[in-house]
Amino acid sequence: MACGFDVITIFPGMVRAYLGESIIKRAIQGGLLDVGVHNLRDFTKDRHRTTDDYPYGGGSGMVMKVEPLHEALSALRQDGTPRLTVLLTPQGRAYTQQTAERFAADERRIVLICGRYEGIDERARELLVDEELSIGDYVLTGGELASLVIIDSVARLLPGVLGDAESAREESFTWGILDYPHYTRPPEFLGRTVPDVLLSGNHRDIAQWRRREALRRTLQRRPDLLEKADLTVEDKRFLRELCSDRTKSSGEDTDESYKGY
Ligand code: 6GU
Repeated sequence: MACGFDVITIFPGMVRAYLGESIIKRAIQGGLLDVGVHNLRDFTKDRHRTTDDYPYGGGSGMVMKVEPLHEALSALRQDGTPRLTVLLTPQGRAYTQQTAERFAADERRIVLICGRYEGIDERARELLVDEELSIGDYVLTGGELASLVIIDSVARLLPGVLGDAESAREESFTWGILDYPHYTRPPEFLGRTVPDVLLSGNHRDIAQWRRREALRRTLQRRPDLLEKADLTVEDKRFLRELCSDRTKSSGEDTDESYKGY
């Protein structure tokens, strides 16, 4: 029932550092999450424990060798546990909340290979890897942070990992839109007050205000999310209203960026 990962990296200390704090640490101690961190160098056979080499065909940068990865994965397979092998690389398909949900539901252990250097020998991809994932459109020095992003985002979906206070609220990203604004005490700070509705005690009004602010934000910051989001008739009506307000105030007849709502 516990969710399991194996991270293969040449910097095990980087990965262990994050796993040793806060919620993830507690999940591991509580037996809800298991993470094996494996040093790729332990699976090399030469005196210098080499994990990379020069690229055939020349050019700059180094390439991760296939043999140490093959050795590491063979060693993991010895216990007979079913595994899904994932390579972390900017060339991968985009990792999303949907992928996190899929991993949280997967019975298999998930092996995360942290790519380093300029790339990995193509034969390792072909022979050893089930899928390739990227965590966003920017380039990291290695897959270690990506492995932690994946473990963290999956762990918080596992039953019992988040305490009541942390998990009580279904964050709106689950519905495919951005979160609404939050406030806590004091009621006034540097002249900025908390919206009256949040102090009203009227739970229907509060829920409506939050939903609308979430939609407003999503329209402003991430209109791309609205295309795939789970929207009610009421949501769409509110978005159309927002769009027509914007069109009026900008003095244009049409507003191309908001068509369709
Ligand atoms: Cl998975 N690895 C690296 N090196 N850079 C990335 C990435 C992964 N995802 C986004 N950028």
